[in-house]
Amino acid sequence: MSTGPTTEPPTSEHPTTEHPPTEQSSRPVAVVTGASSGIGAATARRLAREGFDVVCAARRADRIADVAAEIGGRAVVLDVTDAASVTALAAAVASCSLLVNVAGGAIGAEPISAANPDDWQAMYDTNVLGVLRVTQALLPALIASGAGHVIVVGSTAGRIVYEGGGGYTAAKHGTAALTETLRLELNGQPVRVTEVAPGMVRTEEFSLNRNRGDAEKAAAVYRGVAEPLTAEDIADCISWCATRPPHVNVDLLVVKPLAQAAQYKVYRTS
Ligand code: 8X3
Repeated sequence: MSTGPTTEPPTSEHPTTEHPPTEQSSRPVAVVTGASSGIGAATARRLAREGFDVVCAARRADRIADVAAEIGGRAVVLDVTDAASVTALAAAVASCSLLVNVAGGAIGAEPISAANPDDWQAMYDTNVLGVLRVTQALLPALIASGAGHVIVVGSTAGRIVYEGGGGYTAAKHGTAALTETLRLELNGQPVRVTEVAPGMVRTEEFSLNRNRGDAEKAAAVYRGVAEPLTAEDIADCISWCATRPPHVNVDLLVVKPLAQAAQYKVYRTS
């Protein structure tokens, strides 16, 4: 795969969605972490439709194999908490012009008085250090592409705090700080840096993981909310950021459902 202009991200002015499979190697490469489900899988699907050659990276091999097969992409098993796994990802990706860091999530909803430090450590390891590891590993390729882009999926939890969310909000504030620092440090390099910060998004696993598998508690988060955001809504936002011309850097895109005016101000019908 060549670098330089041919790896520039597709734009709505120059869509690349019509490339036949034989031209696959000329498509810009996008790596998506957390691609096994939810926002990551939806992003992988959407970016493939936008003309990217998508590398689906996540821990669950069977799931990323399915997504990759569906979109004509590639699957690379990745644990963002494991340095050797991240090194192997970089070795498997010869060129890359877009990295979307989706891997992360929340564990537990206990108040600080009862929180388990192990949970906080695990959240920091995925949401902050995971982004650090993968971004570090792919940065040389992103710079070499001549038009690189790092997109980080943060959260409204990286902008505010709320009771029971101490570990997650601390981690997502870290995600936001990392992203903003990276943009400063890469100034002058051909790499854009974007944070997409979603509010209430209903996915199959986010709330379930936070509530330790309690389906009832997980569903209660969305009770009476007519239309929480979907993984596809966030994939749409990520895709929009990625397909702006290379000189247009969207720094931060905060996106919430219409019903969520603020973290605590959610319109519920029941
Ligand atoms: C998810 C948003 O409101 O659960 O990142 O913190 S929230």
